[in-house]
Amino acid sequence: MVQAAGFHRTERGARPLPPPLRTPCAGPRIAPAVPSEDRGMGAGTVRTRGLAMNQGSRRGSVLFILLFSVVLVGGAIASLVSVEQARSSASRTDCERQRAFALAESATDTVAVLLNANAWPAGTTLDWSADGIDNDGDGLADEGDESLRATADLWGSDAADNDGDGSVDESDERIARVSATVDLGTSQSRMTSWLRLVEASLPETVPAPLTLLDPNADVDFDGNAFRVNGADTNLDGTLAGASTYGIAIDGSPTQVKTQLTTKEKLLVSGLGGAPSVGSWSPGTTNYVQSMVDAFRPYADITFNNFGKSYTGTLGDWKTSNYLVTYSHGSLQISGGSTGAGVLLVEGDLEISGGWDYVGYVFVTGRVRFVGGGEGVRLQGVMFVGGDVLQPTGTLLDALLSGTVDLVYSSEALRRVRAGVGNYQVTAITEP
Ligand SMILES: [Ca+2]
Ligand SMILES: [Ca+2]
Ligand SMILES: [Ca+2]
Ligand SMILES: [Ca+2]
Repeated sequence: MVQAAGFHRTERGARPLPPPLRTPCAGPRIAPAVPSEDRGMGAGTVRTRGLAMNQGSRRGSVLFILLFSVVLVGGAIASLVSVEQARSSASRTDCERQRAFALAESATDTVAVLLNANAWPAGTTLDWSADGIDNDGDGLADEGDESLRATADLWGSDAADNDGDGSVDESDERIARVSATVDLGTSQSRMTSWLRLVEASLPETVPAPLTLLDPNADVDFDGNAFRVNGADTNLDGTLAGASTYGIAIDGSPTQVKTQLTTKEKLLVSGLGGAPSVGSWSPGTTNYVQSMVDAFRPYADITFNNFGKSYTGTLGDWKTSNYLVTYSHGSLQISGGSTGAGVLLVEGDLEISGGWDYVGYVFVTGRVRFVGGGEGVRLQGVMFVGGDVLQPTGTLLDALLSGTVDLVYSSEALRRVRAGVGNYQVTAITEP
């Protein structure tokens, strides 16, 4: 029935079928349908197939357009992705570059810290890739991006005249030249930084190895065993430079001289000859306390009203280990203790048994040398706010008294100023 109806409609020939659609990619025009055989449905069957072909062609074209659009959109997306990828890659490279730079910068700070901690001997190489440490805190040790390497040339101790001024390793050559390299992905950062050693602001010129800040200070020595020497003596015992007084006092030298026996006077040597006692004023009140206050914040070792006698080490000049020691309250040291650096005592200092110290000693109260059986030696300088006593009042004191040597040494003081000083970054360059 459908066929018959179709037949009838077509047969009426009211409207010819439109030609097949042509699109740019539609291919050759489809030929009109040719009836091949009549399968009992006559011309109507053929015409129905032509209509179907036209509709198919239209569908194909629409599909093609759709596909073409998809291709176009796909291409646009692909280019967008490609641009984004390029942008992301550039951004990643930029990030890598920045991170590499930051890591190289951190090498400078790391070397400065290690130098300040006396933990960077000449020839040291900082190598994050092989130190077994997770330097960047990501949970992995020595992984790919831990590629920082740094070395430092220590101009102050390389036995070379780096600045060509004819002097070797002089004070203005106290410079560390740090070279750092970081590889991250395709980025590499190379950096050279310059660290200068800034000395601690301890007094460079001192009046005597023993300086009394109290104009009425008592000095009570054991005449046989107490020597004060203002001759500038190097740590190897050789003499150098100009002498200071043996004892200086912020007041009249007579205060000290009248307390010395004839024999004792001979043991206070230095500027002007024995007894070498001079007058000196720091030009400020509470000088010792002000030095204690200035250096207390940098203390490596702190005693807080230490009730016992300390027998440990307080630094060692032979290993360039200079420490700042601060005692809040009086301090007793005994038993062969050694030290180097700055000793600050806010109270009294009592030394018994052997003691060997290199550097600066500031004591706000009194200093007592008790029973120095093994000998006491200070190479440097001692500023005392109160009296200096070596009592021989008891039999024990008299029996155990050894020598007490206070010797001025500009070398010791220079070493301490550098040793407790700090390396500071003065310049950074990218080669
Ligand atoms: Ca890591
Ligand atoms: Ca590492
Ligand atoms: Ca030089
Ligand atoms: Ca040098």
